[in-house]
Amino acid sequence: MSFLFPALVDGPGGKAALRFGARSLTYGQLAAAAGALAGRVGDTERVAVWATPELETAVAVVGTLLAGRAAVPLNPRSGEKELAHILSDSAPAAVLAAPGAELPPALGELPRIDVDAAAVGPVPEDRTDESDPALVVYTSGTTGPPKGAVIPRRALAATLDALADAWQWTGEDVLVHGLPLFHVHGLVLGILGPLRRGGSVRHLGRFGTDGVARELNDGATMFFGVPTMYHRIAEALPADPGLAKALGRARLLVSGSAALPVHDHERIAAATGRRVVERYGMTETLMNTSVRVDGEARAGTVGLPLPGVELRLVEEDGTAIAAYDGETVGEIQVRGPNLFTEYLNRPDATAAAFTADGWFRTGDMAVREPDGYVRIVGRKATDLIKSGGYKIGAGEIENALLEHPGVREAAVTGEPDADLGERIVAWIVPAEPQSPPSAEELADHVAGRLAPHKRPRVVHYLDALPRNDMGKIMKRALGV
Ligand code: MCA
Ligand code: AMP
Repeated sequence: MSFLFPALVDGPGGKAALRFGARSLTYGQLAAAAGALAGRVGDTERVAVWATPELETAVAVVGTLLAGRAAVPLNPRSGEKELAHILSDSAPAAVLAAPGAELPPALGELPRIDVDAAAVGPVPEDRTDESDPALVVYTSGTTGPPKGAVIPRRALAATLDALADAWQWTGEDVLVHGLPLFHVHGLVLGILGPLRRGGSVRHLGRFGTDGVARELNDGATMFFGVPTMYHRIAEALPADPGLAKALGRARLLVSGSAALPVHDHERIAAATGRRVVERYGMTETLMNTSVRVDGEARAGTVGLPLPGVELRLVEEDGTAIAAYDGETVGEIQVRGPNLFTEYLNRPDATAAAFTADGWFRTGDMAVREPDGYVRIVGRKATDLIKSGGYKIGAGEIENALLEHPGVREAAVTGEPDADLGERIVAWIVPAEPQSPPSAEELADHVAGRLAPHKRPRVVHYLDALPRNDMGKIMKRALGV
């Protein structure tokens, strides 16, 4: 018996489990490959996984979990500084990668385990405890480098089973997605989700409306995406009746990781007859709320707390808000088996994230509608930017910009963007005003140090940053 993936042991071995492009594995093949890999992972605490959007990444994570160890998924586009931080913080014993994958020098010192998707080995006996770490996922805060959220096995099971209840998600479902595999959305919901249900997932390698339509026309029943993907779908629909027809066939279209704009929700509903279901989660909490398939998918809301999740709104001083009036705004706090355990090596940050009685402070601001639906209205910290569904801390980008010799001062803000939700804007005081670094040079600098999705899309040049009497940058005074 495998606690997380019963279908690997008990299910029909010939059934399709994973498909990435032309390559696929049945449950029997996946059990054999992941079982063999589990034997090679051995008795280590954690291993890193070079999380390219390939079959091997899924095998690597499942194999690590079967071994009872924790996987640290790495963004294969991570720049030097980001990668160095994650490696020194998480201290993995080895890196698991697809055989042909070229690894950067920062990973050169780690033992490499090539993942063989055709290997054959037994699924080891499950000797884990529910509280054992399953994943360490790095997530940005407002300042400093990303923190590693330690996600226990219990949380994976709790969140995926709660979603199964809300979405009537079964082994009959076939999911299509094109999300990255180094974050919760694409990895936990998108890969581990179907495998826990005994269903199938087809990964597109990279997102495109054509791929989504093709798979929905070929038996896929669900699609998961971030709002940027739905925006691109909404933009493509008027000229692509085939796309509308394909989406109309889906049993379930789910959006998450950021707010789905009402305009995109309504355009998709009008063209396809399907309302996108929104769910709300976080790396630290996995999924907290969702619109249910048997409920009403109202644009702009993220539905009800999932089974097992306690959710409350609180005032600034911590007082709970009882009103379901659609008006009183409070911070969302959650409690439940879906939560992470700690930030790795950061007891200070872990303690600050929880109240004395164990509620996790999400930093998201919301109201409750009269029927209990949660409507997210904003975030507490203006220094957290959501761009393309990725959470990005302003401080991390400011630090990277300040490491460029042509930058004397830097501030980073997010501004509304129809495609990305928010785009990253850098405000720079150049070291030499006559020859400032170009916007492209600064974008390349940040992409190379951190990751391409963290690069500024717009750069403004100033003589000085607006500061208050304490010398603190007044970001609200920065405006176009
Ligand atoms: C551009 N590129 C560069 C540079 N500029 N590379 C190096 N240096 C540069 N200066 C490259 C990029 O790497 C990419 O390469 C291409 O140019 C386009 O980049 P970009 O514009 O950033 O990407 P996009 O095509 O606009 O991508 C949109 C996207 C993506 C597909 C929606 O943002 C995405 O996958 N988002 C998903 C985020 C996600 O999964 N979040 C979940 C977090 P190439 O063209 O080769 O690709 S988990 C979470 O939030 C919680 C738990 C939850 O609730 O889910
Ligand atoms: P991350 O730290 O990358 O896991 O991102 C988590 C954050 O994404 C949450 O704290 C929210 O701010 C945001 N988020 C996730 N899902 C939704 C949603 N459906 N609507 C609005 N915001 C969301």
